Amino acid sequence: MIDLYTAATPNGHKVSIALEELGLPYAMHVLDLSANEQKQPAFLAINPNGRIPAIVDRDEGDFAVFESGAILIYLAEKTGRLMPQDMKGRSRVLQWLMFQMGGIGPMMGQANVFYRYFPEKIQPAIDRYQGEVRRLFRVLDGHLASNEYLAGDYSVADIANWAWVRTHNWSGVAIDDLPHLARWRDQIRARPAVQRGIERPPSSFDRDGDSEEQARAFSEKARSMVETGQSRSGGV
Ligand SMILES: N[C@@H](CCC(=O)N[C@@H](CS)C(=O)NCC(=O)O)C(=O)O
Repeated sequence: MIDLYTAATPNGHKVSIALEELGLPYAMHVLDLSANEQKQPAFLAINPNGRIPAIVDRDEGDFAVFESGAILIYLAEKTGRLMPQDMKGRSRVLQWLMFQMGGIGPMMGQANVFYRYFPEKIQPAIDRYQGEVRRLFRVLDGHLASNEYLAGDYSVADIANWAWVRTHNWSGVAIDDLPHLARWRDQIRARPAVQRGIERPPSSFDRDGDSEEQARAFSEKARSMVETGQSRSGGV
């Protein structure tokens, strides 16, 4: 049994999608980020960085893993699935996983902060992060023009990138002119395990959708987190 500490965010959903794909039994513990539960001592003992997601593998002597990319690699290695075992195949998956961890995630996170949450509208910062997200999306689109998935078969690299790309409207970046990225987004969204994963837990606001009215109401609420400094470095 695995204990999953999470919330309804792209990083949290990466892990619930992987657990659903792998059919591993898990218990979900939803942390209230606005109440700062992720900074309480009991959770810091699991993840000293005080951020979701994290897991504890009860079948491996209560082994704790934090950082969503490291969790995905751990689950793939535990099961021998969602990542090839040959050196080059594994490297390809890790390259696209790191692309998400070092690029897509942080840049979309910062775009969200400046576009949605920050009390002041600092247009150069919004332009900078949305522009970088766009550039990264074009890299994905170009690669997906001649590849069904990011690295061989469907893998943890697809899960990690997809959980963020699907929320592109939330970051204020359209993908209408990126047909290969949109095809891949729709193809992965059709997977039953993915549909279950994004409901664990469900978002209070549909970040996949495009209702600006809902988006504004949600960002009003989330702005208080930024004002208390919790999300200035992105990730929500
Ligand atoms: N690099 C980390 C980022 C984790 C992260 O930023 N988590 C966000 C939610 S997606 C969080 O816990 N935010 C609350 C906070 O910053 O206190 C990962 O991929 O696991």
